[in-house]
Amino acid sequence: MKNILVVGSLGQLGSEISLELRRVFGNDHVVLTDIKDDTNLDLIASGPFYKLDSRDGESLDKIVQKHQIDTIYHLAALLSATAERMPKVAWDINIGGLMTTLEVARQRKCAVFTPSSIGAFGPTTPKIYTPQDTIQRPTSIYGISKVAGELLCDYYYHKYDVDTRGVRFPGVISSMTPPGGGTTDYAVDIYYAAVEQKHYTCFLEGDTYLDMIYMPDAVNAAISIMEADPSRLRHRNAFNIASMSFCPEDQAAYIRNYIPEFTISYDIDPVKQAIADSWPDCLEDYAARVEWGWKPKYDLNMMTKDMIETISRRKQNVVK
Ligand code: AKB
Repeated sequence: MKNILVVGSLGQLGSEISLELRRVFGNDHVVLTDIKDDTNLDLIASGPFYKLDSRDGESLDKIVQKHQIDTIYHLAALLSATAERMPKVAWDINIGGLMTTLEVARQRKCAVFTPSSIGAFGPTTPKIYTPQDTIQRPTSIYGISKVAGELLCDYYYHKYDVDTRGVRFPGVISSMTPPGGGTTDYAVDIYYAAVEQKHYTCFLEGDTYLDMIYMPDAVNAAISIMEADPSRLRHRNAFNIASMSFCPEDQAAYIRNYIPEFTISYDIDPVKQAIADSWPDCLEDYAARVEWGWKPKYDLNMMTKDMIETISRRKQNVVK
């Protein structure tokens, strides 16, 4: 049986990956850590949990030894818009934290999953069907940290034989834990606003296309790549994965299929718009499909139906 550690387990991605890992591998075999301990209390209570700053290598090493950890999901990071407000802190957390995990993994012989992002691309990258191997000159500090992270993971694999793997996540849409400080957060917020106010004021322009993914597919991607046959992985760190590409106008139109009175207006955030404009419209994900069988299940319509139903159900339970 595997012993898994999740660093950054209470964030948007972390909370749902941790839940699924505990379901598959057993609560006692999945150790969670996070810098905070005041959210997702049911998840915390369901198995071993430690409050931990991802840059604290000494404490991380003790936890890894105590629980005989063999696989680490390193999910602690600042997202793009927050990172842009505090570049030094972002670098420290996104790269300092990753380096800490990689060092412990090297010494204790653990495999490591690290999420990269569509943010690892920049304005000179081909925008449509962005290839797996292409120009990566991002202009946001978040993107720069993601490229550095991809390279760092490659380095630890080649130099120290650490089994590092990762995917480039699109904007992740989910309803369990809200995202925070991302450029793609609008695509989550819009569903809450649609159910609660029937109106959403969007911070990106209506025709801004970006890659997005629904959380069940994102969780499946992270766990599948870690379970994949290593002999088939040629790219290892930072596989492009694609699921759906849409703009705010498209999403609003799909929401109207379920909430006909829904309206959208725009109040552009120039920082987030500049970041979004520098990212690809849609990625090409052939390598992930061939090397480890990546295949998403959700499209925009299925996701919209599920998000609206889930948020509406939750709202009714609160009102009761
Ligand atoms: C962000 O918007 O910063 C993230 C991402 C696409 O990596 N959701």
